[in-house]
Amino acid sequence: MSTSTIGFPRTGPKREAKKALEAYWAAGAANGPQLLAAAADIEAAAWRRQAEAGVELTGLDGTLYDQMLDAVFQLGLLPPRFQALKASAEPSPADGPYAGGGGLDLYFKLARGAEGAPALDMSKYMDTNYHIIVPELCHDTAPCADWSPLLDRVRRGQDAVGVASAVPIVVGPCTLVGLARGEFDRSEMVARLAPAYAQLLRDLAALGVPEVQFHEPFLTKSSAEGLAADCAACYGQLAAAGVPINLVVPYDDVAEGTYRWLIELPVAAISLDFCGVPGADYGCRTAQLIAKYSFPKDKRLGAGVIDGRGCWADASGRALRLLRALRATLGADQAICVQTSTSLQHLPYDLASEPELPSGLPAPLAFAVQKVEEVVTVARAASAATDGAAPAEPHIDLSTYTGAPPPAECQLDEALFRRAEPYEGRRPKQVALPPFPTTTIGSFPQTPAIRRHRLAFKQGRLSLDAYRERMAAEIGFAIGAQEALGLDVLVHGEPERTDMVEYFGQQLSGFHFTQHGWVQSYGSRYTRPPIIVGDITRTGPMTVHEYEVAQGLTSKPVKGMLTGPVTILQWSFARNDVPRAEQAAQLALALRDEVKDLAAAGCRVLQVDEPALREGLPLKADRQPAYLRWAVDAFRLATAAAPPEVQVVTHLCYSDFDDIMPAIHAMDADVLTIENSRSGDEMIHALAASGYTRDVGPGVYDVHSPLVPSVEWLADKLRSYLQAGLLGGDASRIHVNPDCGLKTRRWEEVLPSLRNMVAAAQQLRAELVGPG
Ligand code: THG
Ligand code: ZN
Repeated sequence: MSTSTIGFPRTGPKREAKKALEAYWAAGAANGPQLLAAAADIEAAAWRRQAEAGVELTGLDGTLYDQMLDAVFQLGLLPPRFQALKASAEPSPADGPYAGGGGLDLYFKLARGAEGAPALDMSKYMDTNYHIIVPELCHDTAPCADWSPLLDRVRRGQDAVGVASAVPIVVGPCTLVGLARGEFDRSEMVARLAPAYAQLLRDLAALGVPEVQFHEPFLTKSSAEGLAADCAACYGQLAAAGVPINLVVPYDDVAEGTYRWLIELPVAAISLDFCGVPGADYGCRTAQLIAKYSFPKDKRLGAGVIDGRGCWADASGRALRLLRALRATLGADQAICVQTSTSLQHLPYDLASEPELPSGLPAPLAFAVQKVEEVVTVARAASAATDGAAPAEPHIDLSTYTGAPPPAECQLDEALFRRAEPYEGRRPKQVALPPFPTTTIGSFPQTPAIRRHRLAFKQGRLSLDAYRERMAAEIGFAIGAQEALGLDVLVHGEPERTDMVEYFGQQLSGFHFTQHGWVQSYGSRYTRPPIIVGDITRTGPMTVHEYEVAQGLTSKPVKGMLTGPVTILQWSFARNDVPRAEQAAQLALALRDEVKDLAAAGCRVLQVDEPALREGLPLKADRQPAYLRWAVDAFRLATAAAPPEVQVVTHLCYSDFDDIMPAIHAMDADVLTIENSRSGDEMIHALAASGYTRDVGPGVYDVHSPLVPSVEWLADKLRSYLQAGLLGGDASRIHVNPDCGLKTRRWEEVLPSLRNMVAAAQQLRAELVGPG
């Protein structure tokens, strides 16, 4: 059996990529050569690391920002607002291979925006916490390709690991088009891109590459079943370029209908995911597809048997047993290549960087470097087993194998999932607020002083009492500012929290925290996902003290602020020996105790954020209802303990909610706040159309925009909600808040916008009352 990799962390072992990017942005375009040199070093080190571990085909992963942005930039798929920027760009030799496409400055402007040219949108990649830049296409989009950055990377890769091992990675056309936004015909667009990709393949052939990986994760979606003709036409054309193509389909199994045409495509290899979502109760059914339909002998099977996005080593020998079963089923002459299930970009770089590891883990840990070593070890073991006379008996029955953990046993009383009173009964008992009540989503600017205090406390230079005093002062500042602004429902501002998941993980038992386990979230931004290492329990109140400090300073209601169970699970590394549903329920029970304590402390408005609820939605339509059931149940289990007088608010981000509206209803929250400002009020219309009956708080402006929204603009926005028929035009049920993310802003940016927002709400209230 051979070995290949299909992606690796782009960070460098010490987040060198982040430092290089930030230095480039600070220094301006003149710093291009330094940025390119730093990226080249990081990439070469990563590729060598894989080759030295014994991998035969090293995927030449690498990007300055994001792989989808790379595809958009190199294909020249610029939305009209960037065309003028490209025309007036003056790339120089400092832009290296990026000069032909318009230069590095243009490349980053696509991701970060420019004066008069808002950035391309970002969106979660498949079902991960990584964000891609979303391609924006329209009817007349035509590619204008310059593949120099990729060709340059391939040459560097060939220098690093040798021509025979260096395999280029490209985002496939079906995925680029499938994940794109805009009005256009998908089939026609795939066909229009094909020649530009074919040109790339001819250039790569000239470089002598052994094969090219086309990454097509979009094919794991249920909706991909209908792409047979598009894929056949496109890959038929690409195969004609004469370079072997490895079609890589990570992040899940493919639908049965998709599998049947996928294996007929004229490609040299097809790489499939045998792991899926770690701990998912439906497992991953690639093995079953192979058992049922076999796999063509004339193609190599890329067997993604090492989990690329879970942090656990394969201690049970699952991968080896799976490979033996594949070998036994497909025969000794079937070419099989051992791989990870997805790119390793979702994992920290190297476990060896961690000074301390906990004992008694459910399995040993494995980060990216260790996963590559596993690929090689397992491939050798599998080859050794089959080099003998008789192939080993398969211990895994492929026809039924999913890899799902055993189902949960615990049964909770149904009453635990229901509020004491139904919505109609409890709403009149909750806080009385004026029409268009104003509030914020929770966090306020994390100032350098706040970070200093937290660090001093963490390092033991500040006592708990002294730390709490500093935090109380920060909370006091936030409360004072909100009172001065005239907001109606206040927040304490979350100065004590680094990250909305890390903060709770640190106070619950059952989590481990890494010191260097950074994973790219987007561009230069990283998170350090906590690792769920055991059963989760609450050891004491987590947020009650800060709530009490804040509420003690004001007579206005202060929101209690919790991160929901699904989001904590989704943004952590979950166990895979226990179903995700059960881990979510454990988290929910822990949060439920916090809800009770907050209510007992007098809290009357309780916000439980679930920004990752949508992200965890399975890629297959038929698996979504079961997920939504346990995800909604976990939210209800956490929040149903709130007495009727407590108004439960939830916050969801990252739009695309149309398909989960019934689940949002089922969460039974009293108020729903949603990210809205960047989606052109699509959400408002969807909510109005769906007849959503609970209070709504649409984000009225984008906190990341440098513009201060005017009172008039904001007032128009509020009027438009009434005109759209949201909640029958009942202004007492339309809450007014910005989108989330104030923690990344400075107070100088936050205050003027909030002042205008409050003024707009007051203006609307006056209009509602009418003259006199
Ligand atoms: N927490 C976690 N995951 C998330 C978010 C979060 N995923 C989605 C979304 N929010 C991602 N957004 C960001 C925004 C900013 C940063 C990371 C993810 C960020 N990171 C710091 C950096 O890279 O310098 C490091 C933060 C730290 O020191 O802990 O700014 O909110 N879990
Ligand atoms: Zn949000």
